[in-house]
Amino acid sequence: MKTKLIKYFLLFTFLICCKSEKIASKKNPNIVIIYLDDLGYGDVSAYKNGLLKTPNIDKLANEGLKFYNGYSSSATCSPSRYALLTGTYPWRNPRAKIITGGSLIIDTLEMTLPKMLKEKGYKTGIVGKWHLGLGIDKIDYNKIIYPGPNEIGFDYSYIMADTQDRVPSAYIEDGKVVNLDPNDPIEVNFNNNDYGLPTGLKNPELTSMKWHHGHNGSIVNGVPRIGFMKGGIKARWSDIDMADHFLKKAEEYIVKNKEETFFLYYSLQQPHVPRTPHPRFEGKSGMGPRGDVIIEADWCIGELYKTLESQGILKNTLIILSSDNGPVLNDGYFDNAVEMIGDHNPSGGLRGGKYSLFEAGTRVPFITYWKGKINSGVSNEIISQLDLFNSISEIVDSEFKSNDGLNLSNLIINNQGKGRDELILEATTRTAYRNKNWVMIPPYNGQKINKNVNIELGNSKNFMLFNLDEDPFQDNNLAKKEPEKLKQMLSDFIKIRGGKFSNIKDLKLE
Ligand code: NG6
Ligand code: CA
Repeated sequence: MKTKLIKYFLLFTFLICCKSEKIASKKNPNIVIIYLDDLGYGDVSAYKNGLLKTPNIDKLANEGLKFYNGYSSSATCSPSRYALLTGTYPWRNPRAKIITGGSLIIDTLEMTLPKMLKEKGYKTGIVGKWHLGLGIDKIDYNKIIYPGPNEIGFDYSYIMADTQDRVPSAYIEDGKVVNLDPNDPIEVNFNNNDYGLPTGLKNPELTSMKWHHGHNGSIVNGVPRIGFMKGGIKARWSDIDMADHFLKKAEEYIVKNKEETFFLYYSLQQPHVPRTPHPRFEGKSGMGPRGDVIIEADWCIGELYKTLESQGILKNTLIILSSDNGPVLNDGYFDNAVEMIGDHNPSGGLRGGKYSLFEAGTRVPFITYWKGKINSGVSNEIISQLDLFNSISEIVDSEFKSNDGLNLSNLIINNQGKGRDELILEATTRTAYRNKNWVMIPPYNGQKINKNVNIELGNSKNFMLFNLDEDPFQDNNLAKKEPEKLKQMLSDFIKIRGGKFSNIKDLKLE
């Protein structure tokens, strides 16, 4: 009898162990998306195309999987973020354009990455730049601000509304302006009403950072901004502490949720303008504030990594790092970004930059890292941030899928399988088409170079066709030499994009 009991006991313990083992191995990973703002393909040293040193991003890139053909959906911020969170091409949504104080561009009924993960039991949080709009029509910053991140699937949000160069210069936590004194309400507008307060335009002597184009509205911390802001003095952020501040909030979020399965969208503000490194990073890059804030962002990423490690959850965390669009040097302030760039090449030699339909607009650093699960490697397969929704959905075993994204989970984890064959590229509502190693840019009216930012936009009276295998820097337009290829590309492009294009006068080649 006794031996029988012992046998049963052993069998029972064995079964329990198997079960918990199964539960442990079936547990979905935490997902951390680290998203930079305007970081170029050549700004990460692991991509070996520039001179900056980014050791912490390099660690993720070198020990994880580094994509050489990773794309943001668009060459500017709001549309790319829209695609990242919805898996839908932003040109399908007429409101998915650069936001300046505008309303939320994601419909609260739309499926999103955080909603999908929440449905799978995840805690979902965003810390950092939002830039997908807030509210409907006019926002009163003195009341609960909604709809916003909390209404599209995040159960925690600590954000700046748009960008560091736009008002309101205050953090918003779960829809409430942080440190707001009810006796000093905030007023904000983007319609030239300066409230009789100093502005960059009227009072350049009060600015410590000088504006070059745009950016001549209200002055906060010596930095003239886009738009006008009155009141909310106690709520105003400190620009030089912003990186530390967001990092602290992201780390707090991780520590608080380490026992749960969580999704963290850590959306850094660097190296977007105004570039305001903390003094301990000043001069560290030798390339002026733009380089310094990239060093600062890299440090933050290292700290975040250490937090995941010290909390013992690194092995159960999938980290994805990318940027919302390509690089720009002068994006509106005199900050020596151009003068001090030296031989560093932020686009890694790719043509164009932020706002451009050429490759540097949307080809960005794209890294996936999962300790113990993703092997160190590189991939030349084409992948877009658009694909993250479906890939993550597959990883966490969710039934929700977007129409435009592909499930590339096998690629981002095992470096196996094919990437995309084709992708629509977008820059300030204009679209182009990549298919395998070919890129076709249809004709667009408008200036060839945006002289303010000194970037080639990809506008031309004629079709452009490039073979990236032979001509990675897009110097040789093959449209005339390869009419059959061009026709095929155009017809494939129209199949996805539809026939309605603004600005394209003649879609026929003949
Ligand atoms: C532009 C701003 C630019 C930047 C951009 C948004 C001017 C002249 N330029 O309108 O400085 O803020 O919007 O950048 O105001 S993004 O990376 O968030 O898309
Ligand atoms: Ca951006």
